[in-house]
Amino acid sequence: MERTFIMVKPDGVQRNLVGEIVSRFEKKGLKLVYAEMTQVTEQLASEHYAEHKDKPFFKDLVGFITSNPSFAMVWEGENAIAIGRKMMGATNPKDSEPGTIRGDFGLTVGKNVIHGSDSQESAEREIALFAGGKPFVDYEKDEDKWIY
Ligand code: DAT
Ligand code: MG
Repeated sequence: MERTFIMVKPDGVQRNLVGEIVSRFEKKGLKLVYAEMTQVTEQLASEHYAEHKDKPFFKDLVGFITSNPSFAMVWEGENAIAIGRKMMGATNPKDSEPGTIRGDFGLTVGKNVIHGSDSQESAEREIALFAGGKPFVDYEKDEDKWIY
């Protein structure tokens, strides 16, 4: 089963969107296997966003993501990575469709509420970075027989 790394960013936590976002992923049929309220360090932020290190917004991005706690999660399910990206919506909320998380709750690209892995490779990398060595919960959900 595919796993994706999803994180409610500090703006989403401060704006009380954790419950709403968890609820959307639950209702979609994905399974939560890891969750942690976490203060992202500068070191972790720099590694997580390494692909953007030469971009003009990198310093602000790291400053923002380390400014307050985030809510990190791993969700499991068929096509979890692509589905997570669809549920988040486009990076810039001005382009995100209504009905997506960024489309419904974001206004600016700098504070776009949520992070989600964009490929198998980044999912594996991000899960190892944020949840490596942490206990994952392995369990069955009876409702899965109504989803799969
Ligand atoms: P995503 O978060 O959709 O995967 P990304 O990986 O391209 O998008 O960028 C990571 C984050 O960096 C993004 O969520 C918000 C910020 N960002 C991206 N492009 C930006 C820009 N042009 N100006 C300011 N911040 C930007
Ligand atoms: Mg990205």
